[in-house]
Amino acid sequence: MSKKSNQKSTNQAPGAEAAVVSTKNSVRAGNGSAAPAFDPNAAAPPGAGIFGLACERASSRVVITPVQFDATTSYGGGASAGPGAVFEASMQVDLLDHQFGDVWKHGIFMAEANGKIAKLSRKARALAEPIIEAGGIDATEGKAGKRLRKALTKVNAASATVNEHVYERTRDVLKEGKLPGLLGGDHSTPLGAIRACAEHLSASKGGKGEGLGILHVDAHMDLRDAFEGFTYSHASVMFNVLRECKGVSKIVQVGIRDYCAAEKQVVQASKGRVSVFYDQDIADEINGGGNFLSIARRAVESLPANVYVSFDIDALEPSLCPHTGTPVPGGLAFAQAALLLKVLSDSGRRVVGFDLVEVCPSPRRDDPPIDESVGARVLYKLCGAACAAGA
Ligand SMILES: [Mn+2]
Repeated sequence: MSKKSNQKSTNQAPGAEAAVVSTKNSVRAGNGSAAPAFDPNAAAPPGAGIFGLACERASSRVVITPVQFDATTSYGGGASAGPGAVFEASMQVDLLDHQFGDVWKHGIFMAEANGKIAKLSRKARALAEPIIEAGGIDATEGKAGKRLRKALTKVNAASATVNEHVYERTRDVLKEGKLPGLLGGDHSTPLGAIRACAEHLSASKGGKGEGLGILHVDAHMDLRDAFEGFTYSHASVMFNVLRECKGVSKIVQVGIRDYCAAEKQVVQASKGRVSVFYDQDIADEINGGGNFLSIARRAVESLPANVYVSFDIDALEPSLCPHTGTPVPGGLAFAQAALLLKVLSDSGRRVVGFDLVEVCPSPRRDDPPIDESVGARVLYKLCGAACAAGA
């Protein structure tokens, strides 16, 4: 039985605002003698922060920004409930990581979710649904088409607001000298974070050289130009990165197994700015006597010295993320994803920031909490890899 199995989790419902409260037994910088020490072996106390920790922002190495937004997911929605569900599931994560050790000692803090973003998501989603049902904006003409185009303008404006919000939040974290993590939300949400990281890197000493690389772990390329008309669609995030983030010199995609011809063309036209490690090729290589370690090394070696990790949970086998918006057969085993992160952190590269997106809890409360449990563990490993990298 897990040491935490009898523990009461927070009273937060999935999707609820992830208010993070510091607890009485917090280990405060310079104030440690006044409070009992944090016990990493104990169950998470009620009211604890993410992973049951009692970290404060000021003394944390990682600051996670939750973004409850999923207006444009075309198939299954629910990613806006991701941050609340992952927060709750994180209480059950054991703090000694097999690969990265005592990750918690670096300090991990999750900021409060902005309620306005969750509200905006619901509004934008209601506007987006008839467009998605119509198969995109191009398919409808006449009066109905006009109505849809008006709705589209509003959805695009909502996405732009989210991008700005995420950009500002991430820039603040970077200014504090900390590692920004983003917890989505759908895959449209990290655009502002990637832009902030790329700008921060090019403004920093020695950062002007190679530019920022992105390790993009996903079943999808997300290289569509305004999917269904949505400029900032979840399926367009890397297209938008290529267009809007000049400081990003390289995107390395791992786990890709669902893409269209136009996306493949974007890869080809990128002249090496985008490299793809297809899921089928990975499986074929392993089945032919190869191994994932060497594939992971090749993927990491094609990245520059500074890396942002964008992790879409649907990169994993669908059994690990059954409720994600667009599950696809195949995919990475959990241990392969973990190894990829370990290879990255061992490579001497620096992780500038990261995100975890498209985690969707089951809408049925009786279902086992697979999606969010896996998500919380991926998040802990992302924190571990980021803190260990370049250290
Ligand atoms: Mn994605």
